[in-house]
Amino acid sequence: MKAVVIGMGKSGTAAASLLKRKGYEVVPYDDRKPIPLPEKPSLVVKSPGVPPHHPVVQKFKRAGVPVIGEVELAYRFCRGRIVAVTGTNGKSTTTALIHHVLLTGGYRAFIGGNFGIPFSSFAEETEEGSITVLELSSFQIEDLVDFRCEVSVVLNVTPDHLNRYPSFSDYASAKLELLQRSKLCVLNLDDPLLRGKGGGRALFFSRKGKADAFLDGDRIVCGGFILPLRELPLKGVHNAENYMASLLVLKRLGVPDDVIVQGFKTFTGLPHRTEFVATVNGITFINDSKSTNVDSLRKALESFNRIVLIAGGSDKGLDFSPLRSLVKDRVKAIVAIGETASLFKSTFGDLVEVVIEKDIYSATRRAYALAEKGDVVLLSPGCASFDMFKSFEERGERFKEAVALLEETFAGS
Ligand code: UMA
Repeated sequence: MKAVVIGMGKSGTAAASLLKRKGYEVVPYDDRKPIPLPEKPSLVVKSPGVPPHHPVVQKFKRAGVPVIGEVELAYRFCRGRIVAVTGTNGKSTTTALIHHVLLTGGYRAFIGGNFGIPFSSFAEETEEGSITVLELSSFQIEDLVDFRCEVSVVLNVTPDHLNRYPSFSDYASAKLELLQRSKLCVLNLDDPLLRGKGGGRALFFSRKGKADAFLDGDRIVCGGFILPLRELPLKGVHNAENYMASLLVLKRLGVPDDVIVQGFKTFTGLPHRTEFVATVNGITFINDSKSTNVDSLRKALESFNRIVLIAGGSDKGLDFSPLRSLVKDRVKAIVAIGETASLFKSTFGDLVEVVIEKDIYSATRRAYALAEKGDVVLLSPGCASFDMFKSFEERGERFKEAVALLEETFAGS
């Protein structure tokens, strides 16, 4: 049996290893180093970053060869229950929170998917009693075939990846496709695209009105379960949504209330999400490198005042103008970097000072120079990182290094 794997990044490498363990002869293919490919392999596995219109994908499809995604491949070797979490923002935090609570309760639980751990790297370790919590991107969902899960979560759907999809509605449809694949759907009632979806198989959460889980002032309420937000470590309205979605999932999985409360209280969040880095001479540095679209930038801006913003990165065709009034109210200056630097200048240049810098180190120094005591220097790019970095993690780490250098040079000066 011969299999072609397209895209030899994290997913492709893990898929190739899994296929080899299952006895396949694997032909690895990557555009960085094109090679001749067999005419009719028995299977083609595609990495999520490879678009469906890729000529190699199209050629195999035309030849009638089955083309599946890396997540679908892993699914075929997975046992036990699966929880699949998607949404434009919040999906990594929600995935990690659910996984953390399960571990707190002593469950055998796995985590992976878009989260950064390819499903193929651990699918064979799952067992009948285990629970796998997967973060799924729209790219991964669109390559599913037989995949089914116990519970799916859609947290929100706002514009992203418009360089890959012809329109927002195509991107939204790709995400909503997950609902057909789950026994139960957990959905955000406040998102107009999700309201009324899921047929009779949906549970809803809401910040604004009554739902299966909802906010009553400062308290999360879900039947007899009541938990004040002030007792929980993750702050901000978006995290209230992440808690409510996780709560509905965990209750469905039969996790006892006391385990849920203990897990929620001991989960302190993921790096690169509005992560505090340091305070240098009264200026606070926040790393929100995971912010890769308009909505995640909006949430970060809503969380702080007196901001010197470092933003910009790969161009995904996004429109940042809906943030103009927020920028006018909360942002003192913008240091723009990457492919979209001039887009930030043209979108906000009439409202605040926008300067362009060539790398994250000079951008951090410039932001520090523009800030005053009491200000927040916020790295929240609103764009993917691939124009300048390998990943959002690398971008966040470089920012932290830049802040550490500032600290060495200026602390106490
Ligand atoms: N490649 C080609 N041709 C193409 C595109 C890519 O040959 O047309 C090759 C590249 O040269 C590279 C490889 O494919 O060698 C990269 O594959 P990939 O882009 O699928 O990336 P992976 O390293 O496999 O990482 C993927 C996810 N990346 C994307 O979906 C873009 C990772 O999500 C995920 O963590 C990983 O699988 C785990 O399985 C990252 C991401 O940015 C975090 N996701 C997007 C997001 O969250 O917005 C969707």
